[in-house]
Amino acid sequence: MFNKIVIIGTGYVGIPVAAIFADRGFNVVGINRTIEKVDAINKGLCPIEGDEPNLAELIDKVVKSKKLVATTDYSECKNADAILICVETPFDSKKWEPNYESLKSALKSVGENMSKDTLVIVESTIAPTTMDTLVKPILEDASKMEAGRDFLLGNCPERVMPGKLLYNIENLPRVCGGINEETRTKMIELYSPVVNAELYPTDCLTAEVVKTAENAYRDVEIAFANEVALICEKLGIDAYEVRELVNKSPYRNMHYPGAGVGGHCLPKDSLLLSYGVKGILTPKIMLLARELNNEMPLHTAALLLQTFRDMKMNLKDKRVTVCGFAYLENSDDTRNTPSLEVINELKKNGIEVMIHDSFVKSYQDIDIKKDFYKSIEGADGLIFVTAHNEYRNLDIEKIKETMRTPIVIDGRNIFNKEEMKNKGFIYKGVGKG
Ligand code: SAJ
Repeated sequence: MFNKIVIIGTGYVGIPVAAIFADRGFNVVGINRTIEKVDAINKGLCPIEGDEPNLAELIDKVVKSKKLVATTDYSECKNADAILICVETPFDSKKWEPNYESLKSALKSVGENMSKDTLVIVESTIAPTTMDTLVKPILEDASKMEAGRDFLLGNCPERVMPGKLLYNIENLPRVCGGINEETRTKMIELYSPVVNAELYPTDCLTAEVVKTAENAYRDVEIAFANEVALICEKLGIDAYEVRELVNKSPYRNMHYPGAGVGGHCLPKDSLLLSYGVKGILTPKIMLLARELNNEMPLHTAALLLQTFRDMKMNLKDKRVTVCGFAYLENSDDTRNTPSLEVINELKKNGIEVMIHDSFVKSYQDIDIKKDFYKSIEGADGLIFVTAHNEYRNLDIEKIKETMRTPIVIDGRNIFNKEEMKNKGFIYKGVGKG
């Protein structure tokens, strides 16, 4: 029987999990190392940005009913029936290894404070073999207990998506990787009240591979679409028309080409999967796909730079507006955003860059404009990197009057090529041959 649940890490993964378990009547404690986030939650406020349906209301409700409390104090792990670890696990592509600092620190603190018979579950995305080679040893050393005997240990990879945090937790099936049969049974008992979808019991290693493979798979699908787009550009045809017709064929599901692949999952999960077999096997397709997807922002910037060169325009005094800074349409999430690569490539070529995004409030010291037409005043080029809905309803005539040189680079198939050319624009785009 579960009563007290502790969630380690109250970010994009942890806070919706904490709110949902609290709403189902469990007594939930959210532990975060950032006092600002702890204070925000205890005031009933949502500590993360973005348009997350019902999340803010749910947090307010469960904090008011005292079903959810936040703290920085790990001693709350004592007498917890279940502890869910939801900390960040970024991949350091320079060192070519996961950065497990947050995970290791959380595991040590949990191990030092947890009681016997607690069910510990890692929801963070981790490379295959991490449960066995890192998670289990740290917990056993810190707790002086044995996993599987004195406490239960499992891996239930998160399947969240910005904009659908609550929806995905309640409606997507989950893989319950447990260290033994008893753990798998307990994991299913724990998640059943909150997950209205299938819960699939398996072992920890399988769960680790499933999570990283499901995202590596999507990354490869997108890379395929991007490669077809590059071919279509060379052949002078529309990749999006090709995609539509390919998908008329049964069992095809060609994805959308675009200006790049951002987010907190796809850019890293194939690297985590590869890391899991480091020294044993070097994957080919998924690493090539990663390389190709990483080139798309540079390719998008190159479409504009080449246009300036073709028009014999000096790059030095050019102004360009990058439209869209979030990595995903109609979101404010900027993690691993392709826009940053596009901006850096333009700046490297001496171009003055303006940025527009109605969703993203701020990003380091970058000035992000909110008024679209103001942001394109005097621009010699626009690059659309994120397909925010507002870009599909712009006044094309007004754009032309407001820019200095009517050049539009379309990274997300937002515009119609013929219409743009008829209105006097020089129009290029990813996959728009
Ligand atoms: N993208 C393309 N072409 C596509 C689809 C996406 O270029 O056809 C780009 C997007 O613009 C974005 C990036 O890829 O920059 C990632 O987009 P995404 O739709 O995959 O969104 P994410 O990153 O939030 O992916 C998450 C993943 N979920 C988890 O890791 C739990 C992914 O597995 C899901 O498929 C996705 O959400 C979803 O669609 O729910």
